[in-house]
Amino acid sequence: MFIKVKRGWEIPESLATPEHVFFNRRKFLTTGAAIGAMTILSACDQKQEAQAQAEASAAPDPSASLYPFKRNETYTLDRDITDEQWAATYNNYYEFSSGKRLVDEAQALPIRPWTLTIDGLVAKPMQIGIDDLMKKMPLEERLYRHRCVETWSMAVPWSGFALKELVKLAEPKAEAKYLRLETFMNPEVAGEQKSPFYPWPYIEGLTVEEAMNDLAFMVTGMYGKPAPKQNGAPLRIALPWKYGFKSGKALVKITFTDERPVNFWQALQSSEYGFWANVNPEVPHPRWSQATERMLGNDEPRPTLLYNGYADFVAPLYANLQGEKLFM
Ligand SMILES: Nc1nc2c(c(=O)[nH]1)N[C@H]1C(S)=C(S)[C@@H](COP(=O)(O)O)O[C@H]1N2
Ligand SMILES: [Mo]
Repeated sequence: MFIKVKRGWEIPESLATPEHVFFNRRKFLTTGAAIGAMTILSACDQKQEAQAQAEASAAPDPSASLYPFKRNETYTLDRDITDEQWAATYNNYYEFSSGKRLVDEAQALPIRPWTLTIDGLVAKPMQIGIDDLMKKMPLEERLYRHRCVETWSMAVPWSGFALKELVKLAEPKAEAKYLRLETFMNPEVAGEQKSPFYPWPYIEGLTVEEAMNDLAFMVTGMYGKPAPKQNGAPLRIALPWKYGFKSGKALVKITFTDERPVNFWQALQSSEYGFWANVNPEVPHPRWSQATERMLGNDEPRPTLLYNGYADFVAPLYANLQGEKLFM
């Protein structure tokens, strides 16, 4: 599925053009020439750039040989793993589409080079390339449930590393209370980011305490391979006790802050989407019940579980927060 085979004619123009012609044209461009010729040539240059961008977005993933990661058996499922075809083709990714079928659109995102910035209230702010980061982190596979606020759900073998390892690397200061997670901003490849209706870029957030919980997981892959772009490559988060919108995709920045971040969906519609968004079958969304869910690929309704079945791991986090809207 979705294997991009490089065809013979898909090579940069610099290679397809005989060298002397290429370099002469460059020289011609830099020394300046008749305006008319310039226009034609810069159109050529644009084409070259577009081609280079297409190349970058189709480049093979250099982390592919690291997979599969060893499974951490702590995390077990009460249901079958969702068919990969479903998990990888039925997606939410508003940067590319407000529909679910956005695999083709998402392929436009270049995922190398990819730099993660860690800043804010930390002793060790840094900018680190995704492949260097993966070398520093203890890589593992975990089986997690995922529950979208829209009531569909899935069970996925994610590959990645515990968020708390990244937090330790950054060494947050005592004043840091929250992590603010920011997704890429690139309207050239993500067409919906041109729409002024949405508060781009996609922002999500959680408390430092939540980030230090064992369950908080940074995802680089799924089904024993690098994650496909539509699922949030090269780096997303999985917070399986919360509704799916908390799990931001294609993250470029993590800021440690003392201010509670306003997340994308909250900024759009705060009467329906809040900061905590923990799963609770007894707290309905204003427009629909959350009592049951449907697994992708299987339309049978099944009861939704408190904290999506992860209460043993996370309920203590919320023991002293009863005044908060924990479930929206
Ligand atoms: N950047 C970004 N991250 C996002 C979203 C999005 O639209 N943009 N959608 C969220 C929602 S609502 C869900 S349910 C999950 C879906 O992840 P999946 O497509 O891998 O199933 O991604 C979440 N992360
Ligand atoms: Mo979702």
